[in-house]
Amino acid sequence: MEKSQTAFLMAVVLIVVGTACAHGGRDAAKTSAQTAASSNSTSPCAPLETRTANAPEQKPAFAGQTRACGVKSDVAFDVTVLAKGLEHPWAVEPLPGGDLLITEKPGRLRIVSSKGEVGPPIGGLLPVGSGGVSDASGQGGLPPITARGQGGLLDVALSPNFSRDRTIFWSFSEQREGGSGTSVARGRLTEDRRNLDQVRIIFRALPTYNNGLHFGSRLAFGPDGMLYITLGDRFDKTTTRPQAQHLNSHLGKIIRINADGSAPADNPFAKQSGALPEIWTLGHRNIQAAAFDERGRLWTTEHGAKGGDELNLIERGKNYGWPVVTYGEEYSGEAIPNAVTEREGYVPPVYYWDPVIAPSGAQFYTGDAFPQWRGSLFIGGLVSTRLVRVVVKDNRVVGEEHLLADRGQRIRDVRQGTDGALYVVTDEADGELWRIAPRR
Ligand SMILES: [Ca+2]
Ligand SMILES: [Ca+2]
Repeated sequence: MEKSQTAFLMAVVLIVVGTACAHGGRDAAKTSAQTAASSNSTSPCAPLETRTANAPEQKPAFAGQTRACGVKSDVAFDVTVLAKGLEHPWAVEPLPGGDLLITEKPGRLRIVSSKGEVGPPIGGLLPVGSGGVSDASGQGGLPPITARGQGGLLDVALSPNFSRDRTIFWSFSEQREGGSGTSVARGRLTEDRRNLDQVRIIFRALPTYNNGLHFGSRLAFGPDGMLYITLGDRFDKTTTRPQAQHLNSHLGKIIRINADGSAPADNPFAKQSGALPEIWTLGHRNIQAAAFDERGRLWTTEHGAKGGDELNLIERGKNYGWPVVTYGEEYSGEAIPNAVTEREGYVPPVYYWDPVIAPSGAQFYTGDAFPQWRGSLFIGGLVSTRLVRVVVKDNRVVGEEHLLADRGQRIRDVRQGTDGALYVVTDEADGELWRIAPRR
């Protein structure tokens, strides 16, 4: 407490001087200045977010946990609209060679070429089902997708051995007896790239619940070869939300499985009686972004309650707090029942946004096309209709920049292509695929 007060006073002094960060102590300010300099910034260091917080009485656990310094990269780029007419695209996944896999939420998977030619829906994916199920998908023998609410065909990821095994993994909300749930399937892209074969479901989040909310779900392979799946709490305040803290439920968890769906023996709760062996971490609300950094560490963003969006650094077996330790408030403006913002044994977010950005999709930039952006984490913003760039240093956010806000589109996913460009899809009925490349 004393330390943060000192930091605050220091910040006030620095604002008066007009040279440093408003939400850091001396060290944070210095770091930010260096970061800004390395990004060729010309703007003064002041927090990017200046709107009133939804929960202004809540205080960060450490300096720089929210409202980081605004930074401005002196980067000249062009945005090319590669494709239009995509219906609520949810994922863009670069293929070797430059083409891109795209999912559309109602149940279509397509390849868009590097030149922007939109291919037909790939067959064999997800069959047409009955009862509230999209008729947009192809044929096959699996339980159907349900495209209700936030559900549908969600993320897609390539096998780490894709060039050899042509295998892809996708997440979707599965129509089941009594409701729906997030499931993950795998299949092999045929040589002509028109169909998937050897398709099977390898993971089903349980329990099933009957609504169309908080399915998660990003898929990311770690350097350990394991598939990480991020899940949501299915929203219901009394029925499903508390399960984010329960080890006998997949809801509100990050899952770690082998590529065949089995649970690795070294998972943190694999040997614990009554716990589901696939669980890696717990206490999450609704995670729609997952990215590994260059050191092989997993970072996620999750949709918080009002004023509680988070960036987290994920560590094996840890508890990330929802819904008992969290920032933000209910959508109604009421406090989240019995919640506190900090408690020993619960991992605080590396960073939080109040007001929220509604984060979906994330990518650490590692390419050569934009040297100034190397190491930055790019995050899609839905409600905020922008691409968020955060500068991460020593496990802290030391700078934030918002890009592409002028386009006014909900950004659902961002990925780095094989050419070093960034690829973005927008969550619109007439959704777009953008390529962000150095200005010619
Ligand atoms: Ca993906
Ligand atoms: Ca949390």
